[in-house]
Amino acid sequence: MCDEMKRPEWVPSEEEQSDAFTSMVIKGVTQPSPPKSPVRKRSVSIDELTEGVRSDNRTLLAQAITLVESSASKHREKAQPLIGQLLPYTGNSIRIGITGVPGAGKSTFIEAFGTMLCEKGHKVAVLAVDPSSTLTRGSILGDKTRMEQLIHQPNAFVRPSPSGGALGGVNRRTRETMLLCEAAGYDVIIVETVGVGQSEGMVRDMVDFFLLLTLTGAGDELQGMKRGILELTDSILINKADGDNKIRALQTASLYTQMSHLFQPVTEGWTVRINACSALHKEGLEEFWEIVQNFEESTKASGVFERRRSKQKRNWLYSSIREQLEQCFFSNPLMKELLPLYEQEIMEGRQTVTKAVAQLMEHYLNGKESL
Ligand SMILES: Nc1nc2c(ncn2[C@@H]2O[C@H](COP(=O)(O)OP(=O)(O)OP(=O)(O)O)[C@@H](O)[C@H]2O)c(=O)[nH]1
Ligand SMILES: [Mg+2]
Repeated sequence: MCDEMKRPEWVPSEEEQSDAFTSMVIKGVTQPSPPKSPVRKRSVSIDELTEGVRSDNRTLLAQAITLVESSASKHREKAQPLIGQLLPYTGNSIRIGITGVPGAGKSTFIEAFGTMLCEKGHKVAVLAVDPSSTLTRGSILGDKTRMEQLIHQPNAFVRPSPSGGALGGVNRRTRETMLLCEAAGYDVIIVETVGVGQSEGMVRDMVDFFLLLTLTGAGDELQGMKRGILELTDSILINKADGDNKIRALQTASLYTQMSHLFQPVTEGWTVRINACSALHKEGLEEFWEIVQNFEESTKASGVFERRRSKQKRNWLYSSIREQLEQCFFSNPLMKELLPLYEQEIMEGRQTVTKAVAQLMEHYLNGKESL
């Protein structure tokens, strides 16, 4: 067993582990914070949590999520059987990833789109992947004012980005949180991400459908867009198609549509759909939902939907192994001691990288205690 398995990558503080923290982050959809009391609450059993999640008891669902988000070993020990018990009830949702530059209107869009779906009788869970939120403790937290309408919908569940830890940790927590939400009966899962580093690729690999929300005039031409993003996208929405900007947005959407045959389709048998919308005026949302439904129907009929999900599970296995190995290596006390020395030698040109790696690996695998 490696050292990292004993040492959590992020341990929530007492306050964060408490119900008070849980109900604070999703204020509006949970019970009010319990009064501060020196008497510790009885810990909830795995069976009670399983039941609670299945019946969409918000307090217990939030507690279950806090459990899977924690890396403390005592929490992980409880979280794994919980997920195991809930696994048969997962998978029954459409998972939608949404990305876009800051200011593109993601929060406004999710608020309007999510509310529309709730009104249609869907149960909508909104999760966020924001590696930069390590410092701010969850970007959606700051969005509460913008998601005012959605968080008050009885059918909506909004969860901020898990804070702290490497991208790998965020990856695992978001995937597991998604499974818990599905077991609680949420049939539309929206995963929002800001376009930071690898987070878009990571979200693409956990959702069925990926949307790029963009603007006219921001990066303007298609060539100017981050090429990598287009390769992940099933649909592009040109947002803020209202007021003076409306005609331009519609023109952009039609220009992009004409060029869409140039895009490499990310989903077999599916052509990227490009539309304009106004999240602010709630226009183009119905059309977008139709696109998502068409996508679900056609990919399920062709088997592409299920194949992607299986492949995603396989990728998750391998990425988890890689993350675990990396953590084991870098948290190993001997490696911590040796790495700076090798680093120095390499920087001064006294050692080659290849040789250093070979030697380090040898030390690591043999577990030698000294040079
Ligand atoms: N005119 C117009 N303004 C919009 C529309 N959608 C969003 N906005 C405005 O654009 C600004 C940014 O919107 P947000 O929803 O916060 O954008 P975001 O993508 O979540 O931004 P970050 O959270 O910073 O990544 C806000 O002032 C919104 O009111 C729209 O459809 N039309
Ligand atoms: Mg936002």
